[in-house]
Amino acid sequence: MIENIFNANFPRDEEDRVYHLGIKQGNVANRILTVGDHVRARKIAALLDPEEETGHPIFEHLSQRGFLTITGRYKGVPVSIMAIGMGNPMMDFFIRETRASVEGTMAVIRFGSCGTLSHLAPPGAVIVPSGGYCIRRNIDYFADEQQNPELKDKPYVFSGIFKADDEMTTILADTLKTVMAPVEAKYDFVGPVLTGGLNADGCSFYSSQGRQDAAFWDDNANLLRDIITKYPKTHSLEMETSMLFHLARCARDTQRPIRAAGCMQVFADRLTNSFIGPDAVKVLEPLVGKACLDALIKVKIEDEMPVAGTVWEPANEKRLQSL
Ligand code: R1P
Ligand code: URA
Repeated sequence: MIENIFNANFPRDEEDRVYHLGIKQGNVANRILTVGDHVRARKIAALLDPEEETGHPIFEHLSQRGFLTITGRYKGVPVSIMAIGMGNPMMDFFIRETRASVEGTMAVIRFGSCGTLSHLAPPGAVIVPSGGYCIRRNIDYFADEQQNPELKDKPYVFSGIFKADDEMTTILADTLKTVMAPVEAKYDFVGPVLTGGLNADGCSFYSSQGRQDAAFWDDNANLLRDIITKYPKTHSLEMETSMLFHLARCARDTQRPIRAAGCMQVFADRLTNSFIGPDAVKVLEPLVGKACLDALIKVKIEDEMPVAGTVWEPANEKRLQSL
């Protein structure tokens, strides 16, 4: 850390950049596509409009903590693509610090990878959940002296359900179906798009997603069965999307809401214990990335940030303003 930081409650530097993402007002657009890894983000960012068309360079910032923000325009519309890493805490950093850096409504689509619990969505399929919940390892269960007697027989606890934004989810699902249909007809390892089910965020890729690991005491042999018993409509297991829906619900300012939808490419088949191959990902990932951008720009936002002072302000407008 090299900056002077002000305010321990919500830390920012002298230029008002938030502490972990390293961004400030005008760096991030109202429409955001968030992914887990940088490679996926950069591949999707290759679809952004070039500087010759937009009149401004594509903005890119990689924070010291590994959050990557790329902002530009897609088909003329300002969008940000943000890689945040893995897990609920990273989603929390991303949503809170981005909310503090964006005026107006935020429309967020997450594009991740997942494990499937549905025969209808094998590896190569894409799942668009209508809501999600979280599965937490109950750390206390494993302690010598438990502090929560009511949970003493529960190594894993399930949250209630948090809904995705209905309208955005429909736009995303319809766009994905349209984009994927011709490719599905060509390759049998791509598709289908499965909608209407639930996503579960595990707090771990391993124990709380029911993976068996002889090296650790996890007490999770029955977890996949418990998941299906409690929430039979669970289609996918991953680590961020339900947290996104949860934080969107908990955003206090209803005048400038956070609207959220998600989709996941299926990588791991938890029913047959198989994993997607690199050739399928090569076909699938760019398709889904493009569909996410196409969906994002269809979302209507009435209170979008004015362009002046943002990184998507064309240079000639900047010049006009400075005259
Ligand atoms: C685990 O391998 C990671 O993959 C999934 C999970 O949510 C977790 O972050 O999503 P991403 O591919 O977007 O990272
Ligand atoms: N990501 C996850 O979190 N789980 C899986 O099984 C696959 C990808």
